[in-house]
Amino acid sequence: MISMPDHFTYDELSRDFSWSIAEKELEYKPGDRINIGWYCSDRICLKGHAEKTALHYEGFGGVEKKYTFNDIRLAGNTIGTFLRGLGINDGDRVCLFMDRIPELYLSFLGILKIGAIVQPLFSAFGDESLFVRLENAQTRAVITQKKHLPKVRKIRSQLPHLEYVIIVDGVKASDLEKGEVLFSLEKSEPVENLDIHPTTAESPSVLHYTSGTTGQPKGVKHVHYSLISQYLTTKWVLDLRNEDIYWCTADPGWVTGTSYGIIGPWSLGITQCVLDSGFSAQAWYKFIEKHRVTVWYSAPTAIRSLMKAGDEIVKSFDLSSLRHLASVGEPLNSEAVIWSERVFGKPFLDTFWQTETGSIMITNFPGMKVKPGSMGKTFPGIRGTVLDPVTYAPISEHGRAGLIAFQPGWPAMMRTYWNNPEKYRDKFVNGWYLSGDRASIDNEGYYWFIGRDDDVINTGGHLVSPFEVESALLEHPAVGESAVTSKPDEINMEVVKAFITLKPGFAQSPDLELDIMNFIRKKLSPLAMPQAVEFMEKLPKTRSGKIMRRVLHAKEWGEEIGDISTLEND
Ligand code: 6R9
Repeated sequence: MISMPDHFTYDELSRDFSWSIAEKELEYKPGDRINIGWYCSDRICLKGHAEKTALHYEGFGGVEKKYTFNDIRLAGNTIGTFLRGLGINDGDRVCLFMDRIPELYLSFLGILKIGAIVQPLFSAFGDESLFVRLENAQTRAVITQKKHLPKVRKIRSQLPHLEYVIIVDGVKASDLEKGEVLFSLEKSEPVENLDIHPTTAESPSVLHYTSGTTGQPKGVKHVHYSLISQYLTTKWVLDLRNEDIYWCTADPGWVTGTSYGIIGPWSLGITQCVLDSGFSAQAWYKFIEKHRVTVWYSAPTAIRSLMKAGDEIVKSFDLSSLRHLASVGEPLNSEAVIWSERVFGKPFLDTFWQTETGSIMITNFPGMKVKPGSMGKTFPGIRGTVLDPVTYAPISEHGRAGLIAFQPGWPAMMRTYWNNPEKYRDKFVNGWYLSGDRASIDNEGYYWFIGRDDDVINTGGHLVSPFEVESALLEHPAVGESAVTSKPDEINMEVVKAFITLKPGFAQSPDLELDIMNFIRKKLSPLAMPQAVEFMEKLPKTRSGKIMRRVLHAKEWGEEIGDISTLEND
């Protein structure tokens, strides 16, 4: 609602910076109640914007729906009341397992309003991916759609904590199984008044799952106070102003889709558009033209796909509404920055952050000099550095590579990994939070991304754990051993590649390769599906029997293999 001063410099914003700037604008005082669901809807109505459009949704086949801030306030109340009626309490985990339909966005608010914890999961997840996350969070209810119900049903009997499966569309009451309930927003009486749960700064809000190199995915616990960071970074970095039409292309199954696809824009009272259909350059440009999108937050893989579609197609659309473009999730190559400036008249500005950080940490923003290929500088109030990988001492030399680390204390920082305080503690060294990424910092404080410091695969902006894929592969009847790494890809930067040995009695064939790929797609997700399977006689192992992914990775990327003195000999 209050937009950024038009003339400012990075130094001006950084000088005397305090998060209390956001607290004041949000009229929040330490110790007060703070509830993201209320801030994103009720407060905007109280400020006189009840009739402003909050959500303009477009689904498959061109279905459109529009909701004002008053509509989303009422929808949040209605869903919150329904959940309370089932006996869902504050602190309970409620999973959202839906495509990008309005119910996903509106349930997010409703769950938070009653003080329960939202657990958003990507709807393309297969039953195994879903199972490990619901089991870990001891989730009490899942809100889903008819099309995703079979996956939930398949694992239901193994999830004793899962009491309710709430279906928001198309299932006949007579087809419901035990514990399944129907909810229709359209058929429900709107609830005008709801007692918002008295959440305070440290009350848990959102639980996103993220993949690491080892072990199962970790639940990243966020709290309602994260709003302070998300509000201010949205305002300053995404530069959202009253009259903007904003489009965040991320799915709320991932953190960008919640921090900047729900909380940031709605806490500022901004109109946002959602497109729930697959990618095509034509469809995306048409969407921008039709909705007169002004601010666009997307990801490098999408930008590279648009580049591939060519410059000609851009000319057949009127994209003159675009005022500001930003990107996140993977390295944004300088070609993409330069290309976007040429075809759209403005560059995509890179932003760097993580599920764990909850909000943008390193960034370019309007008014700042852009250096194509650099991620920009730390957001005001964020103390960042790169640490020596051996001594963990901050590196003062410009241009020398180190581990990106931050001094904790910003409002949106995760509070722990769910049920895993040890893994959380492992993320800190000498008081620094280790991001797990490597970069160098130049003489003007700009960060230049180098790569991840672990084996996690970043495919098209989505993190995939090699461990999860390896474990799932072992469940295939033909697979003896498996090792998973990435291989280069023109659009997605990297994709999953599996190396496997077969069990006796199985022979390699293109059919078996396809079968293995599909097995992972169904069990985990299309993102985790290996794009290539290589059958091997044996996998490279250390003498102590550990598989050396590093050797396979180096081979795929044409890199030096490095020290292989521990490699097992024949
Ligand atoms: C928001 C989000 C985090 C990881 C992060 C890093 C990679 C994110 C990046 C980037 C290069 C950027 N990453 N932004 N790499 N340049 N601008 O993506 O969260 O899914 O947790 O991923 O993504 O490796 O550590 P998340």
